Amino acid sequence: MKIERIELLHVRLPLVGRFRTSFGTATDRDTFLLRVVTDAAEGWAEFAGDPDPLYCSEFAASAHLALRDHLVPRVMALGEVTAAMVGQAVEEIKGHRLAKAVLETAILDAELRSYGMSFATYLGSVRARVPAGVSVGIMDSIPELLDAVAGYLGEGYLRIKLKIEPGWDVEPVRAVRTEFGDDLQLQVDANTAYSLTDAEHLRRLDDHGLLLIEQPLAEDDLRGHAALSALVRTPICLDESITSARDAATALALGACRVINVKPARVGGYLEARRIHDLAAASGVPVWCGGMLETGVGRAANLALAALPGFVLPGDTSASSRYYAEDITEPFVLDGGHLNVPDGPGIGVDVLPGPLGRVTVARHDLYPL
Ligand code: OSB
Ligand code: MG
Repeated sequence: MKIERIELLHVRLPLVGRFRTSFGTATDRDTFLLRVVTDAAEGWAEFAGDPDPLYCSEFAASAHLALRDHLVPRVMALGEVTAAMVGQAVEEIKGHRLAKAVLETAILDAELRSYGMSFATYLGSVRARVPAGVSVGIMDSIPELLDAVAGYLGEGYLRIKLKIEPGWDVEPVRAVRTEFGDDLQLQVDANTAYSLTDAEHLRRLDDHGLLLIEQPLAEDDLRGHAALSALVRTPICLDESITSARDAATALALGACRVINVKPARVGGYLEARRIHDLAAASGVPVWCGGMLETGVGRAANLALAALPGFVLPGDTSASSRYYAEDITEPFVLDGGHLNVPDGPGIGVDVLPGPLGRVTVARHDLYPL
């Protein structure tokens, strides 16, 4: 496959409601899409990050530069390209995993479309539909939170994740558990907001039957997570800390986590995400598919990954309506608490020109320059 053109489309979509986490409040999704035109087919992918480096060190502008000046030139130097060659071609560039992921994914989409294979088939999916969870932001009051959770449960979501931070943790968890009962699948995500000195406090979450506590401590604190794991009964799950299959192996060997949130972008792409799945499955460690408020473009590929056999917990792969009044692909719709895994070529959905035009704020050529 020969790449003829790579284009970056800066898009901005309003969220249906503001989404507050321990690291900030989002009112829109401000990111970019990559469009790769080859001699065989066209491929699309979505950058998972934000304009500000608050979730991780990368951000949209850093990824734009990394792609333009360092990643795209190395991939173009290959001549004939397959997605499986991209990882090695960009390996000497340190970090920039979200940027590497969007490039590899767009190339993989073009490649799979060229031979009519879906992401799901390519990755090894074993399910036609996957259970949907939903990530619920920090709210101003407990009644407001209970209303939001009731709404999501009414729509059929099978698992609730509460964003937490110091001052918004045990009380909201207790309130949701009391209101909706012991059968509710419930978990929390702190996005690194705590330190090991909070262990006694976090232990109070043990009384509420949580599936897991996601990323309580700093991303580079595997030792702290291992210590915390020994102090709380609730399984610790890592998100930000896991940036590769090697990280995953290290975290598991140290006892830093018992569950892994797999976000393909955070680990450099779907091929590395699958390696983490394989490693976890071989070790009997449950994994689930995280999210970054993706549009239909990113969501479609995530659903294919979430259909692998080791993804045994519901993910943060929610329906399009949880995020956007109008998505840029056909919307993903909840059906009995599940989302269908796209089975068309590549990511299995098309970018709709009308909606795309309404949210595109700029375009930039990455190749040819
Ligand atoms: O930590 O999982 C996270 C959203 C943006 C950045 C980080 C996270 C999240 C979510 C929402 O929790 C997941 C989603 O619904 O896409
Ligand atoms: Mg998280």
